[in-house]
Amino acid sequence: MFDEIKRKIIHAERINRDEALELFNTDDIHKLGELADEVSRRFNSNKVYFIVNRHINPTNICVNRCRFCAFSRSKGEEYAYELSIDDIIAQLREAQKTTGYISEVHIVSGLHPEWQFEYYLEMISTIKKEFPSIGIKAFTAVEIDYFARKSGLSIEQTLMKLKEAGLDIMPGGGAEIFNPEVRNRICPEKISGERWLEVIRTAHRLGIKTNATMLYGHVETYEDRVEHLMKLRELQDETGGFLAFIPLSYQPENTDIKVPYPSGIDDLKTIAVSRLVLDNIAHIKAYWIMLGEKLAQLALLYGADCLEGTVIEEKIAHSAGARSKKGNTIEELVHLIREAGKIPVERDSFYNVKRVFD
Ligand code: V47
Repeated sequence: MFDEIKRKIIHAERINRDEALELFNTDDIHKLGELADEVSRRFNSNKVYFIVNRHINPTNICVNRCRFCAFSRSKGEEYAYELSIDDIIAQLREAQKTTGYISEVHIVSGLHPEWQFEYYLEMISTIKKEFPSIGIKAFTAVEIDYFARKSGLSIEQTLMKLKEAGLDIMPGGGAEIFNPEVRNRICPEKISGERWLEVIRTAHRLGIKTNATMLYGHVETYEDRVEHLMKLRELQDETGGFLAFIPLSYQPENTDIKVPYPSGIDDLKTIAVSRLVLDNIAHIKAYWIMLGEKLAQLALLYGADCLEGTVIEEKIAHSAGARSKKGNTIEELVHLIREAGKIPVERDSFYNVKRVFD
């Protein structure tokens, strides 16, 4: 059977649900990696991308208290925080001082019970005004749905207002696992998988590119992962709006779902199977924050072609026990990519090439 899957992949034929499941069930991790690397080269030759960016989480106060999340707090709880727009601008200025410039800000927040939609619009437009050349990747589909419900606007109106304020692309978070039973166990208060897909479909229709994620390694099965990947592949066939897919390796500390960290083999397998199933998404990101720098480097030989970026200050994964650094330098990212035998390419938010490190 594996030979038949290999034949299909080599001939650029699409693999089906059962075949994807078989790939997850294989122990032949080397063969899987070899195939995924071949497909990765087809998409991106030998290039591996990274971006000079800063992550900012405006607040950890959240009305959804997902069981896998160690970052969120309720209003008034110890360690709850709120950033003002001035704080955010100051963090970006500081980041620019460190690296000389930044190409992107990545903004993901809690669902704050009191902040109005206007606050987010002002946040985006102020960032754009102060830093016109920085790409703004902001707000997951879950946040967009929340803004729409709070403001009484439609999803379309909410997204259009954000786009007009300066939003460039959207991060892929909030997808978790689409299967309703699993979703109900890990994040009962969160919007459904179908709703997540609907918000993203609307964004793509309005010309806003997004990423997609999958949170794996908690209570889900391989079947659930395959179902999740298939739904993303279907939507991408319809819209073409996904830039990158990012498998998020579960970090279990300080959370309500107490399981071991996913193993290195599971991490590599998930990257490789994602590359092989998502034959219509150009980029697979090895998120070094959750994988750790060394495994993320190895993932570049298992189908990944992007290492996220410099990040500077990561909070969500580190609240849950991520063992990586909180940020990385350009030199370190270039070194990791070069040592994997790949060509480091610095990109902008849309994967346009800014600099090639030959
Ligand atoms: O949706 C929360 C995840 C996501 C944990 O688009 C956890 O480039 C692991 O959107 N263990 C938000 N994961 C982060 C996000 C993101 C991250 C990196 C790149 C991009 C991108 C987007 O963080 C949430 C959730 O799935 N998360 N807690 C945890 N304990």
